[in-house]
Amino acid sequence: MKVVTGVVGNDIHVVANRLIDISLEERGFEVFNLGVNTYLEEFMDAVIETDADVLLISSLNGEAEGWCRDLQILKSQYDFKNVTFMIGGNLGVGEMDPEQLVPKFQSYGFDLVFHQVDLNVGLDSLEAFLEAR
Ligand code: B12
Repeated sequence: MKVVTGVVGNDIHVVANRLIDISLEERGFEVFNLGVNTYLEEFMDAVIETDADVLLISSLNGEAEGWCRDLQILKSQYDFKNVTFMIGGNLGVGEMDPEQLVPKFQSYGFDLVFHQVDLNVGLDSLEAFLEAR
């Protein structure tokens, strides 16, 4: 399966991005890593160009809420019904309640949302989600 990944918006935290790339490859995914400083439109273009099954966005600096709020609009422009949308990292600024953050990102159009959750826990959930789908 193909995964497009990267770090959204003006975020330059690269270490998790490298770990995500390596971990996905270890699990047998074909990875297209757009790296840091990637805008939502660039992610969507890459999903179309690679015919990806999963878009996995990472965000660490707390600004994902702003960078991702147009996801529904972009999703409505193409047929993405077979694509799984996933986001994780530090999804808010400072101490945020996951019970508020997770529904917000789900309302943006993400299927899987992980706020301050270990990477491998998130990737296990992704694999379970894909298997059930
Ligand atoms: C190193 C670092 C930097 C470096 C980055 C260097 C680089 N090129 O990568 C520098 C100094 C440049 C930097 C800058 C900034 N940083 Co900084 N940085 C850190 C620091 C110390 C470590 C990050 C790191 O690499 N960790 C190692 C990796 C492996 O761990 P991780 O990033 O947490 O990722 C794990 C999980 O989050 C998770 N994960 C990540 N993505 C995903 C995705 C999915 C789907 C899943 C399931 C899991 C997952 O898996 C990873 C592995 O377990 C953290 C604090 C900390 N101790 O975590 C702050 C931190 C991330 N930075 C922070 C901030 C605020 C900034 C700045 C805005 C500071 C400033 N005022 O300028 C800028 C941002 C600039 C920008 N445009 O993005 C905050 C974010 C706060 C928030 N979200 O509320 C933190 C948490 C520090 C803090 N406590 O305030 N930073």
